[in-house]
Amino acid sequence: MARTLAGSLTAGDHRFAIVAARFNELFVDRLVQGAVNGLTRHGVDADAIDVVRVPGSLEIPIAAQRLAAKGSYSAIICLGVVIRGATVHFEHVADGAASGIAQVALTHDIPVINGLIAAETLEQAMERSGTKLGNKGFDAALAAIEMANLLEQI
Ligand code: INI
Repeated sequence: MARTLAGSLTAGDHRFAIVAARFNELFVDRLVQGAVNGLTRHGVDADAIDVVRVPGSLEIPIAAQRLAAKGSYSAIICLGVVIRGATVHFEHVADGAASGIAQVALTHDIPVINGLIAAETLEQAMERSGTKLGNKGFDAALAAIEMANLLEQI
């Protein structure tokens, strides 16, 4: 029988950082609430969560990189909202942030969760930040806990 490794959703003694853009803060604030809610409802102490705000999604990777280099976080959760209808350089912002986030994870060997919403419209952004399609911040928090626990086993 093959052995399967999977991370649990229990808090353990992990510390988490959330890096959140202020751009589109109406939606991003809901993602931050969702992420904190996702962490604390799975047993993470509020004192084990640090929230760092940056101007926009393009600044998320550099802040995540500094946080990763500290070595005190088990995972970093990145939150931002990019809306195509509101920007001509949508792809540049969304792809730049996503590839920077992935690079930090691989360079520092810790989970850096991409909780960015790349939406076509304001309505889509709203649907994913705490209304009918859930809260991507909450989902990102669960992915962070699971990956923090998984990487301890590998
Ligand atoms: N930043 C976002 O997080 N979302 C956006 O939709 C967005 N738009 O539309 O441009 C955005 N731009 C700002 C960017 O992230 C940087 O803060 C800015 O370019 C300064 O480096």
